[in-house]
Order: sequence, then C-alpha cells, then structure tokens
Amino acid sequence: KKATIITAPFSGGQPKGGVELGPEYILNAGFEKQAQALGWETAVVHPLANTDYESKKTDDKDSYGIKNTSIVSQCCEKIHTAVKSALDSDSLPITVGGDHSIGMATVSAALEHNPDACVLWIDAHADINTPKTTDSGNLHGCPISFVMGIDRESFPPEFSWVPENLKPNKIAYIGLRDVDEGEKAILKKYNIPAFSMYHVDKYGIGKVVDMALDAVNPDRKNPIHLSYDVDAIDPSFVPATGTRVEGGLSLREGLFIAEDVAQTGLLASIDIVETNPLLAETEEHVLDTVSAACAIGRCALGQTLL
Ligand code: DIR
Ligand code: MN
Ligand code: MN
Ligand code: MN
Repeated sequence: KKATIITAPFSGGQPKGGVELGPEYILNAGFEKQAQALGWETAVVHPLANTDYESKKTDDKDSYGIKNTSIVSQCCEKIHTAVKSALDSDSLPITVGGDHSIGMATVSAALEHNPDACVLWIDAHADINTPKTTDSGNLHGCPISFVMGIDRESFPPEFSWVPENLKPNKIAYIGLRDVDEGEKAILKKYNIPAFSMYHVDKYGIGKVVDMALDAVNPDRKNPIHLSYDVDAIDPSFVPATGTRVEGGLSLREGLFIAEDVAQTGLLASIDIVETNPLLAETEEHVLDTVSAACAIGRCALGQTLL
C-alpha cells in the first residue's frame, strides 16, 4: 500500500488568505506518520515548490467574469501532473489543499488514469458554477464545470488543457446546503445525483452514502475519487475554513463517509481541501479543524474504530 501526499498550498481560487497554509499545518500535525501507522508506505511531493502564484493573486474579474484564471490554471496543471504520476506508479494520491479549485486537476487526472472512475464530492457547495453562472468569480466554485465541459463557450483559453472527461452520472454530492441558483439549474439539467443535508437528516448518513454509490458505482467495481471539502462538516467542528455554512455534517457523519468509502476497497485518490488556519478565532479552532482534516485522511486510509 503506497500513498503520495501531494501538497497544494494555493489560495487563488478564492479571495481569502491563509488556505495556502493548510498543507503545512496538516503535515505538521503528523499526517504522514499517521498514514504510515495505518500500514501505508508514504511519500510527500510538492508540485508547487519554487512557484510564486500567491503573490500574483488579485481580486479583479477578467473579461470572462472570473478571477486569477492564469495562476489557477498553471497551479492546477502542476497538480494534475503530480496526481497522474502517483496513480501511474500505483500510489494513492492524497492532495492536500489549498482551495478546491484544484478539484479540476485531481478529478481529471483520476479519470485519465481510469475512465471508469467515479467521484464523490463532499461539500457544503456544489462547485459547479461556470464562468457564465458564477457571481463571485471565484474559481474554487467552478472546478466541476471545467471537467464536465458545461457552458464550455464561456471558458477562457487558459483551461483548454483540462480534459473534459467527467460525465454527469459519474459524480455524486453529499453535504450540500449552499448551492447557487445557476448551480441548481445545472444539477437539474444534467440530473446529477446530489444529496443535501436534507437527505442526510431524512435517510441517515449510512443510507445516503449507499445511495450515492448506487448512483455512480452501482456494481461497486469502479475506482472512487473522494474530493473532500472540509466545509461539508459543520462549522462547530470545523471552524477554520473560508466559507462556513451552518447546518452541516456532524464530525462523525463526516468521518463515516470516509470510513465507508475505505470499506469498499475502491478508493483510488483523495482531496482534502479548504483548511484555512488563519480564519480561526482561537487556537482551539485551528486544532479542531486541522485534526478533523487529518482524521478524514486516516479514515479514508482505513482507520477503523474497532
Ligand atoms: C459559491 C461558493 N458557490 C461560489 N462556493 C464555495 O463562489 O461559487 N465553494 N465556497 O467551496
Ligand atoms: Mn492504476
Ligand atoms: Mn465548500
Ligand atoms: Mn468545495
């Protein structure tokens, strides 16, 4: 069992500073050792080393209505290459962000490696805005549309390297509770399986994970890419993140998702994103958030309670 921790210290997909420190905090909390203790042979790679994207960040929208197009694209291309090369060497890539714009890099790499792969997107948000529908212009709210090729006439040329290899019946969402109107229309139009907090309350998290996998992986034979935005979990457990939305998953529900995906034996790649240590009001908030991010990773790597 090999795992490659890929750091993505990048904040250009959203305006707040500090999310680029996520990987450093998660590694300093001992995540690599924790993975090793679960029987994984680990490596850590830093595809963004010797780059200086953070200093080029702006708050201005370009003519496409989005921000920081060029640095997001360049950063994502490097992450995409790193994820592919881990997969090619039979190592499980764990991409640690950084903001969720890197989802376009990791999801497209997972699907290039195995076109049958499916995606579980765990998030308060759907991240499926397009340059046409986005209000904020923040690219962390758009990665899925690029990989799906939705509203492709609105894409800037910088993203032409992104393989449009995700089909609408190959991604399921869990944890949604802050979805923009344009995103709701896209989810409906493409009939994308989406489980909001309403569904979690109605059916329970166990049934919801089953239903999500039934939708995208009915025979349980295809690899799973788990893209985990820590804001899926309620801000009372995970306060240090950029777009907190009340009414989220309990910490146990959030960890259960990772545990249950691990149980399938099909987990092929993971993202753990949007940990922002600078948005905490107290030192305890930082610890809670960073330890939740590590716990998500450990559960996905097979840690069990018994
Ligand atoms: C919002 C927020 N839908 C946007 N997205 C966030 O800016 O497109 N994603 N926070 O994680
Ligand atoms: Mn493989
Ligand atoms: Mn989110
Ligand atoms: Mn997200």
